[in-house]
Amino acid sequence: MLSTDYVNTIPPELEPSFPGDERIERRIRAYIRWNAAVMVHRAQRPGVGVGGHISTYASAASLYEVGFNHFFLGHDAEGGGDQIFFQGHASPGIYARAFLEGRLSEDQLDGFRQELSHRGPGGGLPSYPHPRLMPDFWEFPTVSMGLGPLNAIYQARFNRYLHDRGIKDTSRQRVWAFLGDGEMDEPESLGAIGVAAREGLDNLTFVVNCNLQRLDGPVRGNGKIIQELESFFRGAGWNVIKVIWGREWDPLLAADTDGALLGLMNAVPDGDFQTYKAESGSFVREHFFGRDPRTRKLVGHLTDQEIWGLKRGGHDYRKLYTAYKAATEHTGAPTVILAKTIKGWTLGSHFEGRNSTHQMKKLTPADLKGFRDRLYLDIPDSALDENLPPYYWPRNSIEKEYLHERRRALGGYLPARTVRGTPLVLPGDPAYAVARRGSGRQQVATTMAFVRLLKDLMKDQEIGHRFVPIIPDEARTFGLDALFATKKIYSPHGQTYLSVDRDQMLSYQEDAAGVLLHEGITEAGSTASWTAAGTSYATHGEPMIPIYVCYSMFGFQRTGDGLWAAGDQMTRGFLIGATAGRTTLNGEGLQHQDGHSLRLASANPACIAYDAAYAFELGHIVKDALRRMYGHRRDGESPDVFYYLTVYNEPIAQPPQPDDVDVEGILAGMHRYSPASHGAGPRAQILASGIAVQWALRAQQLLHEDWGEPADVWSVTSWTQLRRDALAVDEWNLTHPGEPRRIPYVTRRLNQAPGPVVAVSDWMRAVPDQIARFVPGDWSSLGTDGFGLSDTRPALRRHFAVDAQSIVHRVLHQLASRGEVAESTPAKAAAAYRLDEVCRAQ
Ligand SMILES: Cc1ncc(C[n+]2csc(CCOP(=O)(O)OP(=O)(O)O)c2C)c(N)n1
Ligand SMILES: [Mg+2]
Repeated sequence: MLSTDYVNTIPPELEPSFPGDERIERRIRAYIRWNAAVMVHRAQRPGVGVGGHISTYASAASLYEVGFNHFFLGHDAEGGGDQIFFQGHASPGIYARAFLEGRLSEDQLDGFRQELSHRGPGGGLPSYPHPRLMPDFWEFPTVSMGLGPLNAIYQARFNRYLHDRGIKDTSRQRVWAFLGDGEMDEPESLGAIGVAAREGLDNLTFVVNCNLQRLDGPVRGNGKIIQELESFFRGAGWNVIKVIWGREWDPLLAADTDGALLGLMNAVPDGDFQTYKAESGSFVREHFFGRDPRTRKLVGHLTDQEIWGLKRGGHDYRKLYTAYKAATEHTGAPTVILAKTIKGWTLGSHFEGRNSTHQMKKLTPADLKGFRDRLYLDIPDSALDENLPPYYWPRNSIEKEYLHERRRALGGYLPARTVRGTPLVLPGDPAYAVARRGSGRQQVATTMAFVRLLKDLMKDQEIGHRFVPIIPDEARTFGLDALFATKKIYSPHGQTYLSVDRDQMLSYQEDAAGVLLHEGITEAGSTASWTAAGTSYATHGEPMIPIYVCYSMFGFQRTGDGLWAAGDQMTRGFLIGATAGRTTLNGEGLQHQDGHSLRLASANPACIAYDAAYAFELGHIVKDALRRMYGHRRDGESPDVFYYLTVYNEPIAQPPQPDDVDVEGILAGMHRYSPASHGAGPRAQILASGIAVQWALRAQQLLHEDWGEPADVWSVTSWTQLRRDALAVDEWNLTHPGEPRRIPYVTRRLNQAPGPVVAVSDWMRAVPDQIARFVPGDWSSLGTDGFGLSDTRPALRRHFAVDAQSIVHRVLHQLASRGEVAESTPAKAAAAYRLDEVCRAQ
C-alpha cells in the first residue's frame, strides 16, 4: 500500500507563524473540556443516568478549537460561510463551546439527553446532532457512522453544482467533516472518496480523529490506521496531511540522523502506541525507545516526565493550525487530515487509551480532582460534588472576549441552522394539464406520466430551474433520457469528448452547467445528493426541488438509513420509487420486484407516501406536495417532509380526469373511482392502489357479469396517510373526552358503503392492512407477500392471488361468510376461473 513515513506530512521548517494567542486558546480549551465532561457526568446524576460520551471529545478538542478560532466561517461571513459535519458523539464539546459563548444556558446543559423531562419538551438537548430536534443549531445529522463522510462529499459537490449553474456563488464556502478512525471502516465512509477527487472538490476537508480506538478496542491493533487511510485517500487522489507528532518530537527527529527513530515509528503497531499512552514515561522509554539501543540513547537526556510529555500531533495546536491552513490553501483536490490523538486525553489514567474509555460516563472524585489540576482550573475541592461538579465559566474574562472576537471576525457562531426565504411562486393548473387530460388511445405507464409532468414543470418560468433530477443510472429505464439533451447532465468538466450519439435527438450530453445529477450506480450517493439538494432551502437559502428517481427496490431497502438521516435533516423533495410492485416489473424476479418499499416508507415519519393509479392523481399529489413544501402551507402542516411516490412501468390507458374528481379524497388517501353502476347498488367494496386498480376494475366487471354482484372500486392513493389520519383522530378522541368524537377519514368514507371490504395491491398485505382496524365491517386483503419470481405479469398475479379472478373469488368468499351468497359459490368461481392453474392466467 502506498504510504509515506510515519511522520508529519508538513515538516517543522514549513510551519507558518501562528496568528493567535496560544495561551488564551489553551485556557478556552480547558474550560470547554471541563464543561463537556461535567455535562455528561451530571447527566448520570441519580434519577437521570441517561448516558453520553466523554472520551471522544477529549481526544478531539484541539481539532475543533483550532477550527473555531481560526478557520470555520460562520453564516454571516462574506461568501456564505462553511458547512460543518461534527462527529456525532463529540456533541458534548460542541454544546460546551456554545455554553461558553453564552448561546446555551447551564440549565440547558443539565438537560442533556432529557429532551422531554427537563423543563418540558424542548427544554433539554438532544444526544447527538439532530437538526429536527434542534433546528436552529444543528445542520447535519452525523451519528450514524459513515453517513457523515458520504453526505459531506455530496454536500461539497452540490455546492459546486449550485455555483456552476449560476444559482449561488459558493466559491468561498468550505465543507468540513470531522470523523472517527473507527468510522472509516463503514463502506459509506470510503465509498465515495473517488467522487470527491474526480470532481476536484478542493472545497472539502476531512479531519479524521485517529485516536486509534473505536468503541470496543483498537481500530487496527496489529496495523496502522493512519497509514492505511493514507493509502486509500492518496490512491483516490486526495491531498493527505498527516499530523502524527507534536512539536516535542521535532528535535528528536532532527537528531535521528541514522533513521532509527523513524524506523521505529514506522514499525510499531497501533496496539502498542495505544498501550504506551495508558502506561507511563518509563514504560515508553523501555518499550518504545528501548527497542533499539540507538533510540534509547536518543532520549537518554530526557526524564521520564519529559518522555511522557512527547505529545501526539492531534493535541498540538500549532501542528493542527499548519495542517488546516495547508488544507484550505490546497487547490484541485480535497484534503484529508489524519490527526493522531489519544482517546480520553487529559481525563487521567482511568480514561486515557483504555479500551473501556468510550463507554465511561462518570469520573470518580479522584479523577475529577486530577482532571481539574491538569486543566489548571481554580475550582475548590469543596465544590467538586460527586454528582454535580460545577460548570466553569469565568465571567468577563479575557478568554471570553477573545472567543467572541474570534467568532465575530469569522462570521458568527457555529453550529447554527437558519431558514430564510419566502414561499415560492408555484405553477398553476395549466402546468398540470398533461396529467389531467389522459393519454387517449396511447398506453402510458405512471412512470412515464410522471416524467411528462416533470418536463412541463421544469419549463415553469418561476421555479423550473429549481428542479434537480437525480438518477443512479437507469434513466433510460424510467424515460428520463428525454432530459439528457434538453437539460444536460452536470459534469464540472463539461463534455471533452466527441459523443457517440451526438447526432441523435436524445443524445447523451454532459455540460458544466447541466441540470441533471447523473450519479452513476450509487444509490447511497444519490440519496446523499438528494439530501444536499433538498436541504438547500436551509443550507443555502435557495430552495431546490430534488427529484430522485430510483428503482423502488433500491430505495428504502438499500439506503433506508440515508433516508432516515434525510428526514432528520428535514430534506424536502421527491423520491420516486419507479418500477414499483412485486408483479408489475415482470421477468426481473426476486431481487428487483418490490412489494414492500411502501411498508418501509411508512416507518419514516418524514415521509409522505402515495401509490397513485393514474396520471391525474399524480398531478394533484405533486401540486399539493409543492404547495406544502415550497409554497403556502396550511395551519398545523409542517413543510419538513418529503414525498415518496411509487410509479409503475406497465403501460395503461390513462383516463382523463373525471369531471367530478374528488381532489380531497385523492390527497387524503382514497376516492371512489368507479362506483357500482348497475342494478340495486353495491354489495361489496374493493379497495385497490396503484396498478392494482386495473385488476380491481376488471374484477368489478366479472363480479357483475358472471355473478351479478355489483361492487364499488376505490383508488387508495395512500394507505399510510389514511392510517396516520386515523391514529391522529384516535389520539384526539382520547385526549378530548366530552367533546364530540371525530371520525377518521377512512371510516367516514366507508361508513355508508355496504358490504365486505376487500383490499388489493401489488404490495405485501401489511401495506393495506395498516388501515384494517379503522374500516367498518368485514376486512380482507390480498397481496404479494413473499419473494418475487421471474415470470409474466399474469402468471405472477395468479401466483400471488391478486389478479382479477382471485379478487372475485375473495369477494365471493367474503359474501358467502356473511350469508349473502351461497356457501358453494366461491368454490364454483375458483373452478370456473381455474384459479389453481397459473398457466391459464391472462
Ligand atoms: C452505523 C453505526 N454503527 C454503530 C454505531 C455505534 N457507535 C457509536 S460510536 C462508535 C465507535 C466510534 O469509533 P470512532 O469512529 O473511532 O470514534 P471515536 O469515538 O474513537 O472518536 C460506535 C460503534 C453508530 N453510531 N453508527
Ligand atoms: Mg476512534
